[in-house]
Amino acid sequence: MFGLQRKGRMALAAVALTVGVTLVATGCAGGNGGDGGGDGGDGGDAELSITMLPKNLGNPYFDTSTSGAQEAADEFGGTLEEVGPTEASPTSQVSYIQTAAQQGVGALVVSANDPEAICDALDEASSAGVKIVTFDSDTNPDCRDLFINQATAEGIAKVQVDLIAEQIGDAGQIAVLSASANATNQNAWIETMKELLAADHPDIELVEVVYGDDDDQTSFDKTAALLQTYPELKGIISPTTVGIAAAARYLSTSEYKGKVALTGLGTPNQMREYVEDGTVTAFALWNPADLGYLAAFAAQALATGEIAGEEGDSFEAGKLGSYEVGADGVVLLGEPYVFDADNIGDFDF
Ligand code: RAM
Repeated sequence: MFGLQRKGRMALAAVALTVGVTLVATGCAGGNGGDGGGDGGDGGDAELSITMLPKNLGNPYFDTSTSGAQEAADEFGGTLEEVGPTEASPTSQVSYIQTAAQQGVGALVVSANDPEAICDALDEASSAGVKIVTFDSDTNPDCRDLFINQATAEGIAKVQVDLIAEQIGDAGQIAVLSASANATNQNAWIETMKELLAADHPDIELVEVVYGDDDDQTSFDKTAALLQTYPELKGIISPTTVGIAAAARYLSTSEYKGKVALTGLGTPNQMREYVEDGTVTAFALWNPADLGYLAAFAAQALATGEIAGEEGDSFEAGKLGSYEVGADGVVLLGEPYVFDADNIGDFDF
């Protein structure tokens, strides 16, 4: 079985209970932004204002990460505002970064749609004193202070390759339905998946990687096209919560249901009906609420001067405990977790 499968269950279950459905407040957290936020964030007692900038709005994964960040901000007495584009395209986040810099927020917490395209804007914000924390999808390391990584690329790639191999008997054609073509996180995972397939699964052939742009309809259409183009297709890996949910919806009412395997990274709430109806047997993820929570605490540690973001620095992240900054300013949340019919009922996010 998978070494990753049972780890962290307790922590995830505990968070599942506390996160629940409290995803409502994505706007201003009480304060009206006029509190000054702290010039450069070194004002000791000044309330930290955080701007949360996901890849795009309307994705339950990011709703959950924002709710975790809000919980953290409530705990340390900061304010949080979520802003973001409707499309997960390379430059769509630039104007939001510029606005946050003009507002003089203390920290920007961002999941990047492209490793380089937002760097100039981030550099300007940084020069204006804004602490820059990436989470979920990184920029090039010199464009930010810290990256809060959900799990290692190796761990995330391996769990998905292991799942598809098990689901298709370790042989046959597979395809990948990814997010946007420039997404740092998905691209890193896909590269590692290719290496693992080549090294350990000689009878699995990856025929194509297609991009649904983290848009539901595009992902749905790309799924249909894949099945038409490759009649021998045995499985699809979708390393995006938007993609896997759209692909599952397509498969669930098609002739391919139960015949073409689907796995990848999904949220339990979006995937539940497809696990229950037999379209999907198992998929993986981490807890997005924990990721947002940790990112907000990291932003606070930077803004208060508790850490500079150097390798070896450590900081406290509330209920999650103590974390250390690793090489290249990366802070690691944990490991991916596998969801299936036996455990999906334990989770609510
Ligand atoms: C989507 C986004 C996000 C990714 C998850 C797995 O929600 O692409 O960046 O981490 O899927």
